[in-house]
Amino acid sequence: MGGGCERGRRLLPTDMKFDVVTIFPRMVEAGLADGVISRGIERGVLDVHVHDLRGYTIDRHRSVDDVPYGGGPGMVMKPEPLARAVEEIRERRGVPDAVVLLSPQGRIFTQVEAVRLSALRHIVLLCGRYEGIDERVRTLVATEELSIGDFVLSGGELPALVILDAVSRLVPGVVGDSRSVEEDSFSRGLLDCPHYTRPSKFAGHKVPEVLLSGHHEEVRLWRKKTAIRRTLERRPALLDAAALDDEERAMLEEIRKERGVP
Ligand code: JFH
Repeated sequence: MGGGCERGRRLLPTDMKFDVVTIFPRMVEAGLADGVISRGIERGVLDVHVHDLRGYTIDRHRSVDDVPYGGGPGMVMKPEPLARAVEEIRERRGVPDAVVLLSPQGRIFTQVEAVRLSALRHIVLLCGRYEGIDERVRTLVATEELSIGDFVLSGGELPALVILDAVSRLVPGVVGDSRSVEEDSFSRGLLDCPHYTRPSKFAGHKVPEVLLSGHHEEVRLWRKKTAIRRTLERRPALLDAAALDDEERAMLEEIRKERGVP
C-alpha cells in the first residue's frame, strides 16, 4: 500500500517504506486499514507492503515450519522462505536500512527505539510464529531483534503492527498536528497529565477549576505538575531517566514535600 504519490503537484518518493513478512498477511493488513498508518499511506508519506511468507516457499506443501533439531515440542520456522523473502524485497524495493526480527528475546522496544527507527527510510519486519525462528535467520538475515514487552504472544504480527504504529506517527505528515507528537509526554520521559472535556460535571465529579479559568500559564503549570506527580506515583523509575528542566525539578521537590517524602 502506498508508493509514489502526487503530493503537491510533483510525484514524490515516500518518506518511509516498510515491508512486513508474515504467514498471516490479512491480520497485518487489517491492522493497517485504519488509524495513523492508513492516513500516512493515503497521504503518500508511508509505503507498506505485506508479504505472504508462503509465497516464498518452493516445495509442494508450501512449508514454512519444521520439527526442531534435538527434539522437543512445537515447530520452528524454516530459514529458506524468510531469507528468500528478504532477498526479493532487496531486489524489488532496495537495500533496507534495518531488518527487524520480532521476538520475546529481543531488546525492549521503547519510545527511544521508535525515534531511532523513524530516522530510517526502509525497514523490513519479520514476523515469526510457532516456537520461534531458526537461529540462522537471526544471525544471517536480521540486523536487529526487538521485543515489545515481557509477555508471550503467539507470533510477531502484533509486535510488527505496534512498531509500525509507533514509528509511523513520528514520520512528518502522518499525524496531522505535529504538536501532538512533540508534546507527547513520553517523548519527554513523563506520563501524561489528566485530560477533561465537557460536561464540566459528570457523575458528581467536577473538572478541576484551573482548566475552566482561562489562565493559560496556570493551566500549563497544573498540567506539568500533575504529570510529574503521576509519574512519581506510578512510574518513579521514569523520573530518574527524565531530563527535567529547572521548573520541573522545583515541582518535583514541591510534590515530595507535599507527600512528606525526603
Ligand atoms: C512469537 C512464541 C512461545 C517460547 C519466552 C520463553 C519461551 C515464541 C514468533 C514478542 C513479544 C513475541 C513474539 C514474537 C515473535 C514470535 C510465539 C511462543 C515461545 C517464550 C516463543 C513466535 C512471540 N514481545 N512477545 N511475544 N512466537 N518462549
